[in-house]
Amino acid sequence: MTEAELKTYAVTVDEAARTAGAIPQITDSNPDFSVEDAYKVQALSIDRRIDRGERRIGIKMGLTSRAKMIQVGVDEVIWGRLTDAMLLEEGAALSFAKYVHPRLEPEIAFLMGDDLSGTVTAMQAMAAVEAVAPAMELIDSRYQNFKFTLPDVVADNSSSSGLVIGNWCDPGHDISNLGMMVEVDGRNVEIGSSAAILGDPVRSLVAAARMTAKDDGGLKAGDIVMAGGATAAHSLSIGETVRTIVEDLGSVTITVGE
Ligand code: OOG
Ligand code: MG
Repeated sequence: MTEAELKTYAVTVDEAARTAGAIPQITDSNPDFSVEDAYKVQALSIDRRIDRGERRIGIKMGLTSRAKMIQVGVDEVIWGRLTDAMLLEEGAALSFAKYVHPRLEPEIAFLMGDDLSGTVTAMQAMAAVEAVAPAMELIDSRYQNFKFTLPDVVADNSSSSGLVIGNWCDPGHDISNLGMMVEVDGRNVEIGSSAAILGDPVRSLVAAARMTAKDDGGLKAGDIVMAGGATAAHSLSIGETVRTIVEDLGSVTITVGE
């Protein structure tokens, strides 16, 4: 695939995200579109956001739990890039109109105190963490009907659209098996455990250090790393209040405005 073709796809996914317009899957018209091409398109599309003044704040891991893999029918761990424009204020209202078909999912976020890159052990990974927090990711596939293959979703920045972070906690907390619950208007809709995230969320951080090493220079001190959804994602409707509670760490809330 030529650089010009990759750039064209980068414009397509970037414009779809910017204008909340659904697009057909890239692999529909280009069955040879590979995962490697897709990560290049993702990087080029994020370059466009950086050119518009957005700032890189970290990375998100995706499809790190069985529940998530089953929900979207793709079973490979993926990653995407986070920018400051994606930060949503805890307790505030997000604007539904800015998205195609937004969903929220319960996650755990890491704040990096040190750089971390390449092949690392779980102990090395945790030693580089400054804090952990209960979090939610707002995902919004730009593809029609939230349907995609692995290369499609990777090109679309792994569906990432927003993140809400709760209070940062001491990283000494054992986060390997914490109860995680999603409530919508006070009613429980999803229940799970942080252990659903690759057996232990720290494994998602280890994977993040390895997967981002080649193309993104690894994780940097100050980066936020989203570990991936512990349960299936919840499709949003206007007016809802969505709260994720993570045992020991606390909770994080957002409402859905127009
Ligand atoms: C892909 C992104 C998955 C997660 O936490 O597993 C993801 C999608 O579901 O659209 O962010
Ligand atoms: Mg996610």
